[in-house]
Amino acid sequence: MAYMKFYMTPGSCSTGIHILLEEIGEIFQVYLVNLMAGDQFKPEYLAINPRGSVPALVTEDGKALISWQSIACSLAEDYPQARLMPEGDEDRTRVMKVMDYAVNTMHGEGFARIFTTDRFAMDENDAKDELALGRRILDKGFARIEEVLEGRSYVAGQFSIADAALFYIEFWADRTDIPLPPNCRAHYDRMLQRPSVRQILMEEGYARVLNGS
Ligand SMILES: N[C@@H](CCC(=O)N[C@@H](CS)C(=O)NCC(=O)O)C(=O)O
Repeated sequence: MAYMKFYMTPGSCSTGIHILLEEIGEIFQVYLVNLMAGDQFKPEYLAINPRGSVPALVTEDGKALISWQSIACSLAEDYPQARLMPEGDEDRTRVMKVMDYAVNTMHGEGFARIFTTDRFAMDENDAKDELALGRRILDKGFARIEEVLEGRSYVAGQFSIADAALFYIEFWADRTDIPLPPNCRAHYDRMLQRPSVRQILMEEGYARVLNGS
């Protein structure tokens, strides 16, 4: 019997996909990719994911998925019983938009500038500007998400792939002392109560987050 193979790094964006896998409840095999040690650039990993990034997922039938969104959408489609995607057109569009904004804009343009400033900056002076720009993108981003979450427990009322994307962004904000506005904070706290989130945070070595530290 072949199981899904999940390539991940604790505390990275793969944490969001880890939540989705836990929500599905199927058995999967975990492969740790040590980003700090450069595992993502080793030929054996590049053979699976030529982009040299996590997450990656190899499905039971051998299909390699190598971006956050393709993995999330594929899991939602392959495991409908987990209800990772809402049913109505309007809600589905909302989920896709928020997921895209969290992964591409807030992570790709905001947090990426803060975590990997040297990939954006030409020199030291430029580094300060890139950091400030990253922070501006995030402040604007959380203000937009704040409106999206107004009057809602989850992005589309019920938990979906967009909430897992938002979670890892909120988790990073919390770890880097970027203030979360009230609706985002409430969403983050609500996510921290989900059994799937509690389970994967313990597995990834972040039990202290559950104890409020
Ligand atoms: N947009 C990408 C984001 C992936 C990404 O940036 N992953 C980071 C970890 S959060 C990574 O693997 N970085 C390693 C590197 O760039 O060397 C996706 O959809 O998967």
